[in-house]
Amino acid sequence: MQWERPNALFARKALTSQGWQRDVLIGIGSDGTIAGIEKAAKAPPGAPVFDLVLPGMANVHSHAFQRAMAGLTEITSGKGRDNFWSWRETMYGFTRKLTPEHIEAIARALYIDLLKHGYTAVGEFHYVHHDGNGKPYASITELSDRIVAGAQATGIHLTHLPVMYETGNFGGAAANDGQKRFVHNADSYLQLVEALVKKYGKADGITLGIAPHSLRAVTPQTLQRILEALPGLDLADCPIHMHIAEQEKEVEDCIGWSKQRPAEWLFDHHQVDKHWCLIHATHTTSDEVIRMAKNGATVGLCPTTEANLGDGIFPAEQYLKVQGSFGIGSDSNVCVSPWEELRLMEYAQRLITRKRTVLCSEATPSVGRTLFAQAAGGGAKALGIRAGEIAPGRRADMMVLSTNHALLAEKDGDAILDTLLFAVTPAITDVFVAGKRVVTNGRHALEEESAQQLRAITRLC
Ligand code: NGQ
Ligand code: ZN
Repeated sequence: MQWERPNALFARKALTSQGWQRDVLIGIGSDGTIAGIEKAAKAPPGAPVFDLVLPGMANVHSHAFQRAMAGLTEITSGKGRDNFWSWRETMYGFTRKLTPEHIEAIARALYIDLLKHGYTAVGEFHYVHHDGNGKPYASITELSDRIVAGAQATGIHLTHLPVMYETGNFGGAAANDGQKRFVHNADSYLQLVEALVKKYGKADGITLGIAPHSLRAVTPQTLQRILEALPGLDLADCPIHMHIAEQEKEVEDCIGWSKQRPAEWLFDHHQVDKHWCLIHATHTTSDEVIRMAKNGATVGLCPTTEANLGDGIFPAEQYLKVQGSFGIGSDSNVCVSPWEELRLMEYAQRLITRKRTVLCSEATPSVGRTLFAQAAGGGAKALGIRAGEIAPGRRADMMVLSTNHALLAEKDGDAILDTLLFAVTPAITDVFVAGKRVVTNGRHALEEESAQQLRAITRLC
């Protein structure tokens, strides 16, 4: 796909690393980064002119294939209490049916939707590796290649996170039948990662990381071995993502196994630092929250999926008070809008604390500004990309919004973000990824074709 790539764009209002600015000319270098920012500028001839420009949002956690089952698990099984674990069984059943072609088509359609809602990068926590019978494909990278192809067709930046999955629960329990498409041993996993580094290590638009699925699904020995292997694979600085404490049962099982809670166990056994992104740190104690914030890890929060699956609520108020860094993820992809994730993040806090304006501070009193800026910055860090802010040297990942809505037209500064987050449906008109204009006037070039394919897949579900 050939994308238009202007040398500069002009914004009447933009949120830059220096705060809100008016009449800004944002220069874009040939390397896809922001070359310079000129305030109180004039729009040069030929440069696109926009009313409102914001940094692109990072989506730190996606399982793309689950997009195709969105809306199909909201019905009771009638067998008692439906919960996360019963949903997971349904999801496994669904996973069995998917071919490589399906996986690529679903990813492509999803990534177009993500772009159209303002996400410019996605962390794909990719764990379906083998065929429906658990048999490895002829090429170890078959399904990773499908995800990469899906992302590259759309222009979204992909942080590809191949998942290590080997056990069914803590203590080395065997993986069950539903999990056999996911399973690698340490050797085969490292082969996969090595092959991916060879293929995509230097590719444009791709960052490689790793993802030990969870402490439930990876043994301590394997985790140790994989982490030790990273420098030799040229991945010493790569993002490391892991599901950490999503369900209470998971925490109880971990205590049964190790006498420690999952986050506690991880901190005591590994040097968890800024490379780490802890997905669903839902059930964490005050101590764990402080340790996460102190060691510079990012927490990957997926508020709509966590609500959808009945997980619980992350102690976000406490975590933000100790300057913890977070990103947001669409996870099961029931929701593709960063705005909805951030809104729910604040509303969950209001509902449990019975207060208002919880996730903000004296320094940044606006909830919209606090959540948007922190999720963009923390998310970019977790995806291993220099993005998340409109600043020279950062990637030119940006979203353009319409200010036509009566509630937006006259607003300035953080009130814009508060209105977008709480009061109107944000209308994203254009999206730039590394300077390439991948959404133009609300449209992605492949959207109709991709939607047709996704539609055909839903007929099989
Ligand atoms: C996943 N999803 O990997 O897709 C998981 C379910 C598991 C979420 N955790 C599987 N939301 O955690 O075992
Ligand atoms: Zn997940």
